[in-house]
Amino acid sequence: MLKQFVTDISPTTGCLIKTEILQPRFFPDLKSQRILTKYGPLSVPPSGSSHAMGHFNFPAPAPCTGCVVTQYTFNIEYADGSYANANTGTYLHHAVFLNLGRQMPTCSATDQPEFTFASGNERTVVSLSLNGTRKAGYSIQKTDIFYVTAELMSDAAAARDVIITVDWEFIPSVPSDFQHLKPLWLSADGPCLSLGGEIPVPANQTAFTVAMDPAWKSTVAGEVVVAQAHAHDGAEEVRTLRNGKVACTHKVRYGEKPGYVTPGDHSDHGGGGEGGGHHHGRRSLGRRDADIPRVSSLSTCTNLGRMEVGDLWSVQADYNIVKHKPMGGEGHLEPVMGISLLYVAEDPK
Ligand SMILES: [Cu+2]
Repeated sequence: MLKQFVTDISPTTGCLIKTEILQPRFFPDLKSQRILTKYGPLSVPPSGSSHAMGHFNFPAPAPCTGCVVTQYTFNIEYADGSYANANTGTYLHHAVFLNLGRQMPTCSATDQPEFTFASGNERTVVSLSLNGTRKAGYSIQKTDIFYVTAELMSDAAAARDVIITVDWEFIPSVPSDFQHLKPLWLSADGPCLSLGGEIPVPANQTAFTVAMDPAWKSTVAGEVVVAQAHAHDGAEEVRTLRNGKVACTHKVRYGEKPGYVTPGDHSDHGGGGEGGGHHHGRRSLGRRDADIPRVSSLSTCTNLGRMEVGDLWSVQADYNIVKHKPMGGEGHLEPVMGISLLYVAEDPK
């Protein structure tokens, strides 16, 4: 696994180009801190090349060490600092912080690193401390080594420089009464992500469900504090299941803010199609394309109750790609995902 991340980027700083200080919101008595880290610039290819998807892997320093992360939020911006989203043709397809210092507990077959912090374009605010109401978070030790794997997508005609940002809030110590939350990654692609988490759209189907099957048989006992989800455009609902029963329904909402709408009449959308230049004339026959709402949020559940060793946990995602326009142009639909990322406070051993 490590091999695929070997790059010429500095292993100590990676793509980290800037850190800004922000005002912390939780646990002021514990001298909490909040920073915005910026990674880049990442050159996202123009629409029409490699399905307009930029793939990036780079080492990233931990936001803090000997600390507890209590909340995080991913975002993207352009190199000039301006907001980047669907309204200007750029998407945070997804970004994940992998921790090479810990193993993914849901995959026993290989030494997959833990998938620790993650987001898609929905940019969910992940509050591990439940907005400061619970003494919980992700504690980072010296042995934790982070890499970022990210996919950024563009429907612009030219390559664009994009910066991934993460807003981190943390306590700069590990208080003894704080619980470490273990991330557990459930994917419709199965526990070891044989397809890298991405599932091709089933042929000739417009409404379908992708499901993690078989479920993961838990090796962990504790309390499930947060369940966060990720899916692609076209998704209607993601469900986290415990022993076949719904433990969390993650509602997928579209276009709730102007940034999450692709404007119609794009001269360039649908690039990355089958490549035949002969298709191009057809598009300019005066058909006005409607605005396209994109996934703008997936709801999160908190305090889901217990997880016992031997419980079966899985995830399902319903898609309807007629109701919600999926990613990808004519002739090529982007694969879909169904992810539930649980954060579990393990019982003391
Ligand atoms: Cu994704």
